[in-house]
Amino acid sequence: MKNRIDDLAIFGTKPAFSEKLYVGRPNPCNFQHLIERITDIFNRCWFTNNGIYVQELERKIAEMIGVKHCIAMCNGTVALEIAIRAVGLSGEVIVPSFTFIATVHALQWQKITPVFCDIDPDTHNIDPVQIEQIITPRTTGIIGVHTWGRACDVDVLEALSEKHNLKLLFDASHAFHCSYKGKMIGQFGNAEIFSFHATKFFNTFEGGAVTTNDDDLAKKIRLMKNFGFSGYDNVVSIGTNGKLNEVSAAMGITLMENLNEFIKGNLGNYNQYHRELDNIPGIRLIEYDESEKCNYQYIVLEIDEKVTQINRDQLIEILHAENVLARRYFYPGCHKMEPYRSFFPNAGLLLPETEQLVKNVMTLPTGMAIGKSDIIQICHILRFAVKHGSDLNDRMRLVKKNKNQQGSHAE
Ligand code: T4K
Repeated sequence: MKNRIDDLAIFGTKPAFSEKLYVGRPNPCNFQHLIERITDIFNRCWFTNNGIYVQELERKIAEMIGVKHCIAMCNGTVALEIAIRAVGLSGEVIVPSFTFIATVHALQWQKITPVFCDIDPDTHNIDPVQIEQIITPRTTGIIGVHTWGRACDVDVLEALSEKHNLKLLFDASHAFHCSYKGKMIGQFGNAEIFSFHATKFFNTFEGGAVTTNDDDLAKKIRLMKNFGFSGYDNVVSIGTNGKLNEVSAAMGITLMENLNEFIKGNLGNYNQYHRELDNIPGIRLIEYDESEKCNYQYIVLEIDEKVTQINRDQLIEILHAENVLARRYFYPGCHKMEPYRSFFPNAGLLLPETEQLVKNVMTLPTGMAIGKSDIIQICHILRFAVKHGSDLNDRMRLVKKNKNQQGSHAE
């Protein structure tokens, strides 16, 4: 345990962890079951194009969510692009800036203007009050993002989209196996989009899906993800290649066998973090509503620098030196990334909560690779760093200043 400032690895001592602890480490599947499925795929010599494993995965996901259609895709970004096109979005679409850049790029890629909306600081999800203020005659839709797997205010967003005749999509990339008012996420809006990237709670190496209860929309999306082919030599619509391959589907089916175990592991970690972080002034752990289904995939902290006297980036630096690879999230906000920063240089004026949150938020490692003793140690380092926040802040600034001076002398 680190009990003196000089014990911290940032000042040159041995890190608390000999191996790096990651945010986003994939959970292990039953390797034997995966190999059996992959062997079968090789024996059949059927690798892609709506194979039996993709069909099984789609069936299993649709059943789990309680939705009529699940259309598996090669990744979440293409799934977003196809869903956006299939529901007919154009002109302007309202989207939070506090999201992964893919949500926004999927619009701009199709020459649709993203209109950034602020978030509710309590939920970190799109702020329904601001949505109504930024609707214009060119607005055709809203994309909500269920950040951290905590659902958007679905009822209000559905009412708003109905009132203004807008399409409603949800980026549910974080929200596999999560619910809203007891109903599984994946059933709401015109369609919902999932990412099954390696870093997600549920992964197919790369992959994603669109889920919907709309039969016509599902049909359209199926065509679009397969170049618009409705049969041999018969192309009936615009399309692209959004197909998931069989090995990825086999990975998904295999991981689905262990979902409950992963949730239990994540919940145990979340509870442990909750206990250990309790009463650290200036650090707030984002809480999950345990009456809902949650995947507890994200351990999210908000740092109040005025209280801790040390800022989020300094805390991350301290943790990284100890081999705890804590991460900022969605930094610096999509509106500050290109091409949006150049298109809308003043967007930040309407996004005060987003601008505040991207400075303060950080995520910590969880998942099956992290155990109780790791969490105790990580939280001890955080508690220690905050207790000595002001001293550490001074010392880290001094070290940085000296380094910069040495650098400029060397030039
Ligand atoms: N919408 C939202 C809200 C999203 O979060 C995402 C994806 C999308 C849409 C788009 O879906 P996809 O098209 O990606 O399916 C990652 C992912 O690339 C991205 O999928 C994800 N969101 C985003 C939030 O994060 P990075 O840059 O953080 O990934 P990377 O490579 O730094 O990985 C993070 C950590 O995970 C590493 O430090 C180590 C660990 N890791 C990662 C990989 C890939 C592993 O241990 N093993 C691995 O195989 O972007």
